[in-house]
Amino acid sequence: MTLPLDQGTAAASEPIYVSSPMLPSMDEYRQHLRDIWASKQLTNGGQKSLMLEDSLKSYLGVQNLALLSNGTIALMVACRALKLTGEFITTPFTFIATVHALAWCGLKPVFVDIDPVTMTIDPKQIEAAVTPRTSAIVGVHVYGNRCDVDEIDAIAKRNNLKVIYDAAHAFGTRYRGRSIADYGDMSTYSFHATKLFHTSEGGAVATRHNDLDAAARSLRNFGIASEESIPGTGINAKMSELQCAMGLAVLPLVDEEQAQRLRIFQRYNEAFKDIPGITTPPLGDLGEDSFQYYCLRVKPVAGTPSRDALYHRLKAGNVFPRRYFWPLCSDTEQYKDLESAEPARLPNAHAAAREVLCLPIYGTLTQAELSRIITGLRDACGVAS
Ligand code: T4K
Repeated sequence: MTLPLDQGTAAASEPIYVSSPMLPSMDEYRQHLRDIWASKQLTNGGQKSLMLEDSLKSYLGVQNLALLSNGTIALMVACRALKLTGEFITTPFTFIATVHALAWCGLKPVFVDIDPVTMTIDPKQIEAAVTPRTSAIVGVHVYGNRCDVDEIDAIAKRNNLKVIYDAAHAFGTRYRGRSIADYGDMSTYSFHATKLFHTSEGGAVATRHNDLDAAARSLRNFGIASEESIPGTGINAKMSELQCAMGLAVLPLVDEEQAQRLRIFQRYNEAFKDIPGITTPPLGDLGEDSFQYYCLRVKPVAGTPSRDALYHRLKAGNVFPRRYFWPLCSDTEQYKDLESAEPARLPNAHAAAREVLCLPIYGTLTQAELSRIITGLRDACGVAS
């Protein structure tokens, strides 16, 4: 297949980063800014935020969605809306924000291992970790790989636990014809600049439950119900109109961006399939998968280079892949002394943290840049291009 990507030059001196934000045309963005200027409503629930919430609800196919200031705050708001206490069971193989957000709310993480293939929390490990103090399971659809939501939701039901899914990487991910945010009690999104859909900084919670949506909306606005009544201990977690304007201009571009990313996925998979020690990710489906990240597993065999060796070789050529998520959350200063952080309990998470290499993926990658990444990686592996 030929890529309809532009042919720009890719001198080795030009850095290529793991992600690059989708940018709408300035004219499109300016039109939204003109409306904001005319309304003088800069934040606190103006027209742009109402429009973006409606657009996202219909794009994602969710019943309720409340915009928030970022994906970390979204997890904190979900934690408060669900009135969680004590312990939560989660994966160590995620961005540190997943764990920090709930720890910030006073909860203790209990780590369990991940599935060796999907790299999401392994449901088989969850029930043994439940104690009388457990109030929730926090699964992460890491790289957009869906958690085993059927099994997790069944475990939660049996044990009377709440479920939060961190869907920061799963924008548009669907399962059995439904949005992934239709599973569990609440799902949280990040709309950071590095995400497929973004508002520069931003996030959201989505839920099927109207009462939880109402709680999230109150919590994001200091817990204020009216001028005279402040029943909740809320926080300022609102998204400004300027960020909503960015979201409104970016959302129409998402489908084409995903189509481009699918082509890059195909190109990478084809280019790396014959390299010993490298496992390419399964090709997702448009309309089902997010295409947030492209992650290889590098398991050295008979003298082939390690993941870290490839990482440094690419960096030397001015290509900046990332080792998401190394170090594991369970290995950081704050959490490493927890009983559940013991490495022997988390062999699959440690293997993933050692082996994953996330390569640049975004719609504006040029053919020349792609060739540079592919040649760089094949050369580093000692495989002819
Ligand atoms: N849960 C999960 C599972 C998450 O992955 C995240 C965030 C969260 C929760 C929390 O959501 P937020 O509170 O962030 O909304 C990045 C992002 O900052 C973070 O949002 C993301 N996950 C995480 C996986 O990656 P860094 O430190 O790797 O980002 P940075 O600044 O190194 O960016 C990577 C590359 O992207 C840069 O080398 C260049 C490019 N870039 C970046 C930015 C910010 C641009 O081209 N333009 C930009 O504006 O954390």
